Amino acid sequence: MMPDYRDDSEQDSSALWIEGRPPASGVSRLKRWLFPALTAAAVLVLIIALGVSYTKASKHLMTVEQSVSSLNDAIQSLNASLQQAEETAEDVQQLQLAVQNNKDQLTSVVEALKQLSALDALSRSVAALKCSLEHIINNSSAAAGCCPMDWDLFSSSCYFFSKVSLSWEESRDWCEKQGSHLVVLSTDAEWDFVTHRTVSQTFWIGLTDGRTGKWEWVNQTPYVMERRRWRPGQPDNWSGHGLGPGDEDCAHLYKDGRLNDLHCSTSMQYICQKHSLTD
Ligand code: MBG
Ligand code: CA
Repeated sequence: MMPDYRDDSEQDSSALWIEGRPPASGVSRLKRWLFPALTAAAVLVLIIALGVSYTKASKHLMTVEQSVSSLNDAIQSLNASLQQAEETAEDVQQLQLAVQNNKDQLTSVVEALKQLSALDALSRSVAALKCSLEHIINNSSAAAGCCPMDWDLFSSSCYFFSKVSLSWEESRDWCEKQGSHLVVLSTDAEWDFVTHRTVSQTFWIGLTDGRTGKWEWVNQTPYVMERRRWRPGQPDNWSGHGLGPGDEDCAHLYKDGRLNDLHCSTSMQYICQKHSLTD
C-alpha cells in the first residue's frame, strides 16, 4: 500500500519526519523568536526611556516656563515701580516749584509788611500833625495834646488799654518800647477815667513792691497807701498761688476797679501811659 502523501503545511511533525525532514527543535524555535523579541524589548525599553526623558523634559520645560513667567511678572512690577518713581520724581519737582513760589510770595509779604509798618509810622505822624494843626486852627489849648492812634487822650496824657495779656514785667517792657510806662494813677479824675474803661476786666498798672518791699509807682513817684482803692483784705502778699517762688509783688485793677496784689508772672491785659504830644 502506497503511503498517503499530503502536501499540507499544517501536517504535524511526525508526518514531516516521515518525509525525511527533521522537525524544528525547541532551541531553533527560540532562536527564531529571540531576535524579534529582543528587538521588541529593546524598542519597548527605548520607548520607555524616551517617555521618561520626555516627561523629565516636559517637567523641566514647565519649570522654565514658570520661571520665565515669574521673570515677566518681576519685569512688569519693576516697570510699574519705575513709572511710579518717575511720577514721584515729577511730584517732588512740582513741590519744589510750589515751595519756591511760596518762598517768593513770603518774601513779597515780608516786603509788604515792612512797607505797611513804615506806612503805619507815617500815618501816626500824620495823625499827630493833624492834631497839632487842629489845635492851632481852633486856637484851642495846647495842653490837651494829641495821642497816637489807638491811644486815648485824658488830661495831658495818652493811655493805651491792651487787648493782649502779658506778665507784669513784659507789660512794663512793652510800654517802655512805646516811649511810655505802666499807668501811674495820681488824681481821683484819673482813677475815674481809667476804671470806667477797665470795668469787668483786669489790667496791670505801674505799682509794685518787688524792688524795695514797699509799694511804689514805676516812675519812682512815691506811693501813698489809700485803703479805699484796694479790695477788702488786700494787699495780702499771698504765697499760696502755686506759681513758683515769691509772693505777690505786682498790683492790678480788679474787675470792680479796685486793687489787688498778684504774682507778677500772671498774664493780664495792661495799661500804658505817656505824655500827650504837645504837652
Ligand atoms: C484772691 C486774690 C489773690 C490772693 C487770694 C487770697 C480771691 O482773690 O486774687 O491775690 O489775695 O485772693 O485768698
Ligand atoms: Ca492778693
